[in-house]
Order: sequence, then C-alpha cells, then structure tokens
Amino acid sequence: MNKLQNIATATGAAPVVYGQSDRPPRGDYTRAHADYTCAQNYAAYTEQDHDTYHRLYERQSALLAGRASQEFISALPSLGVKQRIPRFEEVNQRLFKATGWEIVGVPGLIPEVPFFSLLAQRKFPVTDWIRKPEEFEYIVEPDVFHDLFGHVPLLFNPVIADFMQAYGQGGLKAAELGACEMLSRLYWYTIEFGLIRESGGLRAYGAGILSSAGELEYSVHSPEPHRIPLQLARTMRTLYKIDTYQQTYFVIDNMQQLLDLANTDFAPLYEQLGQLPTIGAKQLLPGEQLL
Ligand code: HBI
Ligand code: FE
Repeated sequence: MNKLQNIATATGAAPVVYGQSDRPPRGDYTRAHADYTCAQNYAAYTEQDHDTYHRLYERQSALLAGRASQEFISALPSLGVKQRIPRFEEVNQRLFKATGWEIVGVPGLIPEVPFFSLLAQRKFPVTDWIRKPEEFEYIVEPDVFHDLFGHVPLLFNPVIADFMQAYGQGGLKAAELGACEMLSRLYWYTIEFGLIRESGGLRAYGAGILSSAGELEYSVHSPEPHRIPLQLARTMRTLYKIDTYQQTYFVIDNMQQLLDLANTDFAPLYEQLGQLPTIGAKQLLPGEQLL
C-alpha cells in the first residue's frame, strides 16, 4: 500500500487513482480536515518559494500568445500578484464575485469522492505547497503553480465554472456506479489537457498544458501527437499517461460544447463503454481524421 493509499485508508476514503498509477503525496495530510481541505499555510512559504512562483509565472506568461486560449489569457490577470504566491483569500474575493467559486487549500492530491464533492460545492482544491527549484522544469503531481496558474483563471469563465460544478456532481454519481476511471479520462482530456479551436488555430485551455513550458508549444504546434475532435464516448475510452506529454489531444470548438456534454445521461453511456475495449493513448480508430 503506498503512502497515499495509507492516508486515504486511514481516513476511510478510497485511495486516489490518478491516471494509471498513484502518485507519491508530498503534502502533510495530517493538517487536513475531514473533507481534505486545509488552510493555506502562507507563513510556511520561503523567499525561495515565492521566487519559484514568480519565475514560473514570468516564464509561462511569456509563452501564452499564439498557444493559450484567448479566454485563459484574458482571465489570467484575475489571479492578482505574480511576484509572490497569491493569498487564496485575496483570489477568492475576485473569484467569488465573478462565478461563485472559491479556492480551498489541500495538502495535495485527494481521493476522488472528496475531490468531486468539493467541485460540486464550487470549491476548487488548490495544493498549497510549491515545487523545489530543482523541479522547475517538471513535477509529476500538481503543486500550487499548476493549480493556481493552470486551473484557476478559467474558473472566472462562467461556462467553465458551470462545467466544473457539473463535473463534480457527475463524479459523485460516477463513484456510485464504479465509473470514476472513465469519467476521469474526460477531465484529463479537457480540463487538464484540452485544446480549443480558435480563428488563429488550435489553442490550449487545459491546466496541465498551460502550466507546462514544453507541453504548451508541443500540444499546439508539434507534428508528433494526434489531435482529434472531442467526442464523449471516444474520449472516455482513451487511456492517458500522467508522466509524459500527451500522445493524443482532443479538440473542442467552444467552451459551451463542454457544458452541453454535462447534460448527457452518463449511466447508459458507462454501461455501453464498459463493454468496449479501451483505446490506447496513441491509437487511432479506422477512419478517424486528424485535425
Ligand atoms: N485531487 N487535489 C486534487 N486535484 C485534482 O485535480 C484531483 C485530485 N484527485 C483526483 C483527481 N484530480 C482526478 O482523479 C479526478 O478525475 C477525480
Ligand atoms: Fe490539474
């Protein structure tokens, strides 16, 4: 049993299965409440932590033009300060006014059901620790930069804000049906690694791409990966890797398309997909056209 499963078992919650393998938790989960939230430990940040955040912010924001979605670029300034790690309650003053969401601190990845139930309450869990300087290029589990910079700006977008709450509500139902893995693929290929079609070309809106220097360029301009239109059943059958650039990206035409998906009756879809084989991360089905 790895540490994450031990923590989850200790609290009676099902262990997080994030992608095909659990990730080693970094945070101190003993300070979390029963719902896995914890106060942002602002005093714990060192000058080095603030400097890491500032350097990540500067580098990433210089790469956005021509690669990140317009909605993301216009929402980013809502995060506020960039020279230091923002105080969650300061972000919340703006965020709550904009879409009724608030960010809550968590020590790191949390089990699926607590994660879903926070989203269903319009609470987005933000890991409150930041990577070490030596992890500047890449970190496998989400830290405060991934969550704040990657996820929070689009929570200012009313359509994504509604989709994220619907995802949380859907996740609670999926957990009852044992369909979390299928639903997590939808989250992975949209909220984490989604692309959107804009007049200038394909642009990134997924947090995993937006918070990664290398993958931001790779996802929209490399000839390497497959890019295909998002289609619910196809996407929910497609496996993903948590520690390499994606081999397939799914493309939406607009943010409303995500919210419309949320109105699907997922129970029969889970039933149907459960009978079908999964699709490899780089596999193409006969007749599929690459974008
Ligand atoms: N926990 N803190 C945190 N952040 C996530 O994005 C997250 C999680 N636990 C599970 C999870 N995401 C995915 O497995 C969801 O699809 C459930
Ligand atoms: Fe994320």
